[in-house]
Amino acid sequence: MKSVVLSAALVLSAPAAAAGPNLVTNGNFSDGNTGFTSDYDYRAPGNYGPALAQALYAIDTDAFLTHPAWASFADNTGDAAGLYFIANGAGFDSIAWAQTINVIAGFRYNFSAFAANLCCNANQAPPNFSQLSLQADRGSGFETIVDLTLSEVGMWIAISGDYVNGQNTTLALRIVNGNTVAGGNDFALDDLSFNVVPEPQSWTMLIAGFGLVGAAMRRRATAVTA
Ligand SMILES: [Ca+2]
Ligand SMILES: [Ca+2]
Repeated sequence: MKSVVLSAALVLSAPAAAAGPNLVTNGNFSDGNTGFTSDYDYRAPGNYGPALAQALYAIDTDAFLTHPAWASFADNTGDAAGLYFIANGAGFDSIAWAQTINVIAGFRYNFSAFAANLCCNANQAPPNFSQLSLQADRGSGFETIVDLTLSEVGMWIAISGDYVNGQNTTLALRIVNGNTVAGGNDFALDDLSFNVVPEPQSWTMLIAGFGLVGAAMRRRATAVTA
């Protein structure tokens, strides 16, 4: 009887349009330098030297605090910590951010982020662009979900693309720097998100899965009481 109530509650709570919970840990960087890996080396606040050098990253509240040539702007999240990811893009193909998450086989997901081009502020020339690629690996090598070229300086731009998981229960995510001209290929990231896309078939599968569990529990309960 309990399992029947559980199934009914899931049907009632299945949202019609809202995305699933964000599966990225520390996607808004409010917890600082934790939850992800990077090809770049980290520098803590106060350890930037005269400027954050090539292939280094920081987690701070304003890119201008880390490099005098970069734009000054606040984080995209607007939370109390106000932190975001700030990278001096390297002169080689490199992974800026990577994280492995748990997923459900066969589901469609959406990978999204906000990114900003950092170089250069009004006192510095010439500007350069940033090229970023959001990628995922469901077991057969990394595939590009979406590419983005950033030319405006100091402005958060949304990146978003869908990805259908295979039969994996874990998925490797990464954001790759695609502009290898090191001078000015610098960028910021904030509010990384990976969510289930609320397709009707996804919810149907989820609810059907719980229904099967419920049916199994009912059969077991019947066997015990018989
Ligand atoms: Ca943030
Ligand atoms: Ca650079």
